[in-house]
Amino acid sequence: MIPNISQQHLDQFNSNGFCILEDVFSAAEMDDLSSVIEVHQARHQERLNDVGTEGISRADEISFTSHLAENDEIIRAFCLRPEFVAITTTFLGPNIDLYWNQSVFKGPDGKAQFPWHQDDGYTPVTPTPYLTLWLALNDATVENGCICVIPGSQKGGLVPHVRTPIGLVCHSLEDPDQGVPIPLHAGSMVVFQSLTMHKSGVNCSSGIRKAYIIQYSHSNLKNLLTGELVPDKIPVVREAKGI
Ligand SMILES: O=C(O)CCC(=O)C(=O)O
Repeated sequence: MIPNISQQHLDQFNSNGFCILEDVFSAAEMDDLSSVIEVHQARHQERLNDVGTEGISRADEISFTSHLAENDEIIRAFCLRPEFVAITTTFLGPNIDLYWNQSVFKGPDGKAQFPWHQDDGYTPVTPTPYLTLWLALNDATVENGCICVIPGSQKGGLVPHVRTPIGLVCHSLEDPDQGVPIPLHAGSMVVFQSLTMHKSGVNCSSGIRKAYIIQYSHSNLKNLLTGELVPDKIPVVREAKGI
């Protein structure tokens, strides 16, 4: 369903750095997408089980399976859907590429939070911010480790990040300000700026928490450090029209 993006959504996005779009997709659509994603995630999980860790993925806790749209026609078509054309043109502008996409599965009975960071901290780019859509493939709850954000944290720009074995960190998990949790029904999403600080909680449930993260950018995105255009992005919108 094409979301109705109100002035309130835009104001929240601009002042808090995020807003929530409820029920953009149905739970049945998410089950279908999930079953396609799970084929790729399962292959990745097998490799992870052999090696234990790969980048920030850890076999027993959390797996990031990237480049899904690049490797799967069905997932690519999903990322080009009119819902995303509407969302990205509203929040970003008329010329949009798919910059990055990954599923994030958090295993049951987890032990660790995924630490506070800004997505720009991983690869600084310009123009920034770009758009991160955190789409719930199944219900995301406080118990199963939903995403949390710090409202307004995007306003300070890119802050220093410290590299740790479980990911980059820009804000302590011991700090009294632990932001706000964003529970979501399957098919709902949180839309945030790539400079908005976020983390996810421990999955204390007995099931897997499943999310698909889709990041859209301006079509002229450059790596801030090299000045080179970011290669291999998938064109999504040109002159406000979906491709
Ligand atoms: O989904 C999660 O648990 C955290 C993922 C995240 O924050 C990210 O990929 O930037």
